[in-house]
Amino acid sequence: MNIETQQLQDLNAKNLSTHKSQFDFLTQTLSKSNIDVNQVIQKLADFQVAIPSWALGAGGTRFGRFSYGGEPASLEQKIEDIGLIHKLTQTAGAVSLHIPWDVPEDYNAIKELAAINKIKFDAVNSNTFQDQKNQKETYKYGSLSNTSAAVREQAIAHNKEVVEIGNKLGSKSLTVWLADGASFPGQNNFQTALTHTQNSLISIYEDMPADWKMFIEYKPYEPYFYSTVIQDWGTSLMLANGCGERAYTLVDLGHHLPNTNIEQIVSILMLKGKLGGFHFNDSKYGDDDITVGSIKPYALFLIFNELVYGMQNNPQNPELGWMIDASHNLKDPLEDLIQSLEAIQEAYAKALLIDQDALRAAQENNDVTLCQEILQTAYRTDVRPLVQEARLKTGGALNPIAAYRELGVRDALIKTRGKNTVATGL
Ligand SMILES: [Mn+2]
Repeated sequence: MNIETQQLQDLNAKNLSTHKSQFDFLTQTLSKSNIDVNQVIQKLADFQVAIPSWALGAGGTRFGRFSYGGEPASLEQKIEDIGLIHKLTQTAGAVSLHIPWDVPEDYNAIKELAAINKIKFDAVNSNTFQDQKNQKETYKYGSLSNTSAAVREQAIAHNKEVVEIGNKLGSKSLTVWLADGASFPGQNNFQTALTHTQNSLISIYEDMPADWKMFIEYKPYEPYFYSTVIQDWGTSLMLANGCGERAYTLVDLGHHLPNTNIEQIVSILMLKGKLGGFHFNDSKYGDDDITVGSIKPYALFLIFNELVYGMQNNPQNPELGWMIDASHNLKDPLEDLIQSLEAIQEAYAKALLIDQDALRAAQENNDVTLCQEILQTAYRTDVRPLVQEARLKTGGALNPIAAYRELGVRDALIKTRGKNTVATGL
């Protein structure tokens, strides 16, 4: 399945005059507030989010999994799927691989395929939350934190191998999400588990190439229910500091207890130059991994406000690695990812419209009402014409979901791959 530029231009042509009038009206309105619309559009066009290789098939729950049809059965097909999303949105120019689910067989062929689809290799992800075939030691009671030195060594060696694989593809960062924890009080010695984890991470960190970064993800619970070794951003930051300069905290939106002020975490980490990676998703109750912006779009906007502030004011923080970390149980995974990318672009665009100088002045004057007015004026602006204009400029679709459906992408994928293929992953 290939989408030709001409096909998109033909589809865009149908809605072009409506878009132009909406865009012109919005540009005039924003220009009165001294907003440089071209600069906003350029930032939207530059913003690229990695798609994880495990999110392209139907996800499941511990109760069941319902296949979607036409799922990618190989790494090649996964990259082709991301190529389709990128062609439509011009926002998904990277893939984040999961090892061992996606070890390339032919590195040059994979690199070539990715280049044709304009896809870069973002952070690589290790997996010590499940046992693999022919694996000597088991991760049942943890990996990097395990009481057994042999298990820890095996988990460290796996992470080093992931870095090696990523390095051959041009990746520059390793994401470690540690499932280690305990389901029952008394099961783990907290101090021993954390000490083992720190030492294991240092061993991986010191083996990384000098231009690599390590992202340490945290999560309060799951798969274990009583405690998680890296439970929160403070623990992650502590471990990152213990490793060194190129180790950072990674924020996954779903990895917080309900009502956590995530925007404040983002802000403080950027102030300290320690926010390295970011995983987008949305949730109602826990780590639900549903479509970005589908439940709490205002929270997403407030988080983007801090990200934009940090990107403008915190040169001590590196460029972030952005990724969607979601699972698709009901919707077509590609449609779901397109909706997530749209929500990310909208939240980013709205955050870019915030009058930062006026907000700072209102904060200094303790004008609480005005602070809220400034934020909500930006939030209430319908920024879709800006996001569409950015896509139009870069050769994408004015309306990616409509184009995806009109081009019959899923039907074509089912036709070539079959109804019963199953993608590796969650
Ligand atoms: Mn994540």
